[in-house]
Amino acid sequence: MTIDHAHWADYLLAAADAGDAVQAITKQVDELPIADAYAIQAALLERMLARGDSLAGAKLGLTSAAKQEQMGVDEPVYGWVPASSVLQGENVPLDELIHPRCEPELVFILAQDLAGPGVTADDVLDATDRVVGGIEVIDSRYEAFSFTLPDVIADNTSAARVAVGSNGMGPRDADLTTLGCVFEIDGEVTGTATGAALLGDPAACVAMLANHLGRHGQKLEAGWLIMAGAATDARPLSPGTVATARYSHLGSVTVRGVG
Ligand code: OOG
Ligand code: MG
Repeated sequence: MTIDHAHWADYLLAAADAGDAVQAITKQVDELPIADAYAIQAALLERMLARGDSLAGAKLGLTSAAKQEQMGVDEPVYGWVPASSVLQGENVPLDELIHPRCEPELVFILAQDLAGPGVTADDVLDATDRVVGGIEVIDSRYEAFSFTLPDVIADNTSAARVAVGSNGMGPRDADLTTLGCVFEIDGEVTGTATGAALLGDPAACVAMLANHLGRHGQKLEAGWLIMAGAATDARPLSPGTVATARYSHLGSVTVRGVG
């Protein structure tokens, strides 16, 4: 069965625009190969760019045991960060989203391009200007926030919004594997982790992303922000919810659900 990439990209974009969850693609086709899932993701990005968005960066997802267990998917995924998804300030308007969740993110701000194959964690540190703390607001376009690996890839890995902290550090100012994060919802600690929760090393995650893109003739670009993936599980972001990620060396980042 041939997968109609344009059709499924339109389907997911319409769900996001309407703020209504839709049935997972894998419930409607016999098989959704990973290559087709990334092709749908690419078609989705193409549509966002065609209507005036631009690319602010790229992301990894499902790079920690906490996230893989929460979502029942045991492989990392790669997606795009549209400029329109980058939050200005702490407030997250919820009427634009379906069933948002929030999660802490280590964010790499690149000073140089990174083109795979062969990119190493050391190359990532060399190419990085700053590492900053962040919070990603994810929002699956699928019913019940439930999906298989190819579904979540097609849906641009649930990317929705991201808050990027203003503090940060040089990439070698502290060891990223022992860098700590405390994630709090309304003042209660819901998760704690160190950078090593991300496949052993957050910089190695970014290297994997650069190498993945290299296989598609693409690269990470200077100036982009790259999310390495959440180190704790994600929590619902409801009206009035205040989520704070406190990091060693990076300061803290807060988002608040509004609406
Ligand atoms: C998929 C997106 C995962 C992360 O940081 O692990 C992700 C999802 O959980 O909906 O962004
Ligand atoms: Mg994430």
